[in-house]
This record gives sequence, C-alpha cells and structure tokens, in this order.
Amino acid sequence: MIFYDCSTAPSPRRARMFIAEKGLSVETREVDLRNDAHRSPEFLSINPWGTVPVLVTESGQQISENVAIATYLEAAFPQPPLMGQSPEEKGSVAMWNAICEFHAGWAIAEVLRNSSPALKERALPGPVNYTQIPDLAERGAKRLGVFYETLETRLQESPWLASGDFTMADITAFVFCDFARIVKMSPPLENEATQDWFAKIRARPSATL
Ligand SMILES: N[C@@H](CCC(=O)N[C@@H](CS)C(=O)NCC(=O)O)C(=O)O
Repeated sequence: MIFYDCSTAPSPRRARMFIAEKGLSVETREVDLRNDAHRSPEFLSINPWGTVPVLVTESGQQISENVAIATYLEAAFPQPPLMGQSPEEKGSVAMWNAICEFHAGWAIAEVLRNSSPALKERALPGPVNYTQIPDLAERGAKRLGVFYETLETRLQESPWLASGDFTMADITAFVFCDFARIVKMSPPLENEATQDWFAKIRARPSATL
C-alpha cells in the first residue's frame, strides 16, 4: 500500500493515527500542500479532488476521504476494531465521527480558510479556487464553541466518545481539537472531561506521529 500524507495537515493525520492504531506500517509519500503539489497533474491523477489523505491499496485502488480509508482498513485488518463491533457501536462511531467532521473539522476550516491571508482564494480545499467569505470565519468560531460544549457533555458521561472503547471518532475529535490551536480556539481549559480525554489520547504512540 502507499499512503499519501502531509505531515502538517489535520486530515491526513487522522488516517496516519488510524493506520498506527491498526499496527500497520505503510509506505508513505509526503505531498507538499504549501507548494501546491496536490494540484499537480500527477497528484490529480491519483485523486481528482486534490486532497490528502489518499491510500493506494495493494490491488491499486485509490481511496481518498478518511471515512473511506478507515472503512477499507477496518475490513481488511479487523484487529483491533476501531469502528465499533456491535451494530449499536458501529452506528455510534459513524454518528460521532460525522458530528466531529461537520461541527469541529469544518468549523475550524471555515475560520482558517476564510480569514488567513495565506489562503486567499483557497476557501475550500481542492483544485478549484474559491474566494473567502469573512462572515463564515465568524460563523465557524461560533460553531466550534458549540461543538466544545457538546463534546464536554458527552465526555462527562462516557470515557470515549462513541462507546466504551477508543475508536475512530476519538481520533477525529482529538485531531481537530489539537489543530484548533491554529485558529487560537483550543478546547477551554475548564472543560475537565475534555482535557482528561485529550491527555489520554495524547499519551498514545499514534498521537505522536
Ligand atoms: N473530507 C476529506 C478532507 C480532506 C482535506 O480537506 N484535506 C486537506 C488537508 S487537511 C487538503 O487536502 N487540502 C488541500 C487544499 O487545501 O487544497 C477527508 O476526510 O479526507
């Protein structure tokens, strides 16, 4: 397999952690987002959406999107399970993962991509340019604040986000909570359940990658 990564970006970090938690070692190629390598004809032939992560499987299938990469890896390498075991757990992992992507990941992206001078005309990832809309930065900040309240409430009642075990939903939430420092909106220090959960994940070897 070949893993297309970018060491500074949050989305490929999610896949990197998932791969590490599975105990897999995969040949990795760094894609230099800062110098637009993801918009080169060579990379667009691997992923026409121009995003990382991408996993190329042994059979040559090119899989982009974290959820798709995780779904493939969970099926191909079931141990340890990271996407739930019972039907209820699987549903819960998918639900919390989607909540974290939409209400945390995209909220942070709204802030960063609509306010950073370095991302002018790059308000959305991928090969097509989109102009920034400053109001979306303000909305993203509000959305992230609401997400942190939801996260704290959930973690006060459950040791892990989706079930009694560490899952992909924890990876997604952890990576976005950590990346939020880029927009100076890390989880509030007074959110004790969130801070304890965050420290537990930070201590895992996969979090250091
Ligand atoms: N939904 C995708 C998001 C992938 C994504 O947006 N990746 C960013 C890096 S965090 C990217 O490739 N950005 C390229 C760009 O900014 O044009 C996933 O989960 O894999």
